[in-house]
Amino acid sequence: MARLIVVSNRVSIPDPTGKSSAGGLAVALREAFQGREGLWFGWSGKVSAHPSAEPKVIDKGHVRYALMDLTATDRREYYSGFANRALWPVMHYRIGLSEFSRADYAGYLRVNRSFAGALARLIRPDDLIWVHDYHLIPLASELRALGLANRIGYFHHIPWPAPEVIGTLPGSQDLLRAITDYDLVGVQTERDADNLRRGILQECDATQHAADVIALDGRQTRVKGFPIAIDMSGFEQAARRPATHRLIRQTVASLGSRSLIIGVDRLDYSKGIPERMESFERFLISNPDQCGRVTYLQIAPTSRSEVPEYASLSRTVSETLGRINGAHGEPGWVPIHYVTSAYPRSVLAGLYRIARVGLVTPMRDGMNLVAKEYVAAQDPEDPGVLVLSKFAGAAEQLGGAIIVNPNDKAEVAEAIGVALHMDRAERIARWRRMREVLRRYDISWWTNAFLKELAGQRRTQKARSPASV
Ligand code: ADQ
Repeated sequence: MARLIVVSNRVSIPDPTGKSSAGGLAVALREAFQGREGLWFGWSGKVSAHPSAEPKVIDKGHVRYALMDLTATDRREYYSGFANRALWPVMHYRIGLSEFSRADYAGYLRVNRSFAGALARLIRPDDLIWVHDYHLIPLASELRALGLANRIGYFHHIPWPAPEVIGTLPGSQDLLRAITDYDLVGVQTERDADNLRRGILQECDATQHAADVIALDGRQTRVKGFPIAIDMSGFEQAARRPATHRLIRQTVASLGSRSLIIGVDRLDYSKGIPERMESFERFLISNPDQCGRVTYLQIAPTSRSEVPEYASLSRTVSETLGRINGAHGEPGWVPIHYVTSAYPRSVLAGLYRIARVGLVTPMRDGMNLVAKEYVAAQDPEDPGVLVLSKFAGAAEQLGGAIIVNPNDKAEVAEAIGVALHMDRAERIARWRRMREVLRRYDISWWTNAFLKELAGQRRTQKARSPASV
């Protein structure tokens, strides 16, 4: 079997204690290495004044981890700048938040080039290379420019927007061309695949070769939806274990006979956290009898706090939270509980299980693994109800949820009411539909489907010049 080379911005090295709180992507990629020799290459997360051009290598069983440090300028331009301040907002349809600078874009290309140089020295001719996410779109072009003819796949974890939206970003034409240096490109949904293919066709003078194949300059790239999945059985098992963690015990004790609504998200404007809190407030105003009878727990670990838009979001969330709790709270009842720590998977699973409603209302999301984890953790005899944004990729698969438009706070408020009052038979019927989908399309399906398709691609890619500013 060919070696698997995974490349992602951050690398998740297994925790020697086994008590991993690894996020969904880390779990997914570890699954990809099951039973095969491999290498996982990426940024160490560290900044150094004079980073080595060679990665630091750590061997763990059959997987080798190769870690690159960045300079402070690299980190600012490549990571915080172009990836998270320019690309991320545009990919989430937030054109107004996107801050483009030529220096950041040059830094993005520079880091991709230096990663490609270090990686190329570790590659063997028959290795399968699987690149992840928007930080590394030009990597295949840089590897091809170094003469690599390996099969290279790319998975895009976040939405791919309509051509008119991505077209607002300076450099987008280069990025679309760079995509065609991959043999296989996976996105979360059919909508994303259609957007990406149309973007390449419109901007790059490419031709459509088959329903999902684009041809450009003698190369062929297949662009397809591969909805990312979760470790369904692992989550089901974790949720069945008795809850011993302090947060779960405290939550159960403070709830008493109240119903729990749960939201779990990285603190990111794409997740719609202040909007969700205001929808919950609408629910309380429309249903005064529910005051004191329902508690909303929002778990939101801080992320990307060096990016100004995230610091501003943090202030907005604190103000919204304080205002709603001040206006509607009563002695002995706080409407919204808010925590910002990271928790092990077992704790999240235990909290999902006791929540009557999973409130997952991003303004835009590639997939949203929390929606899937919430479903996986439910008690089959007495499941809760998922309220899910139509703009999460997960909505294409989870038709058993109550699907809402997060821009309509009244609609979300009504959905909360419907979810809280739904009878058991309907809850079970809806939940079973979703569980069947998640069991059939679980994490092994996802990794196998992508890698099988990548391994089966005909080699049409040749060396070419990398994208330039
Ligand atoms: P994210 O934007 O990070 O991922 P999501 O899909 O919801 O969003 O995944 C978050 C993961 O982090 C989940 O597995 C969740 O359990 C975990 N997590 C959240 N809060 C946590 C906490 N407090 N403690 C521990 N773990 C926590 C990006 C895209 C998504 C896409 C994923 C995977 O933005 O759209 O679904 O990649 O492709």
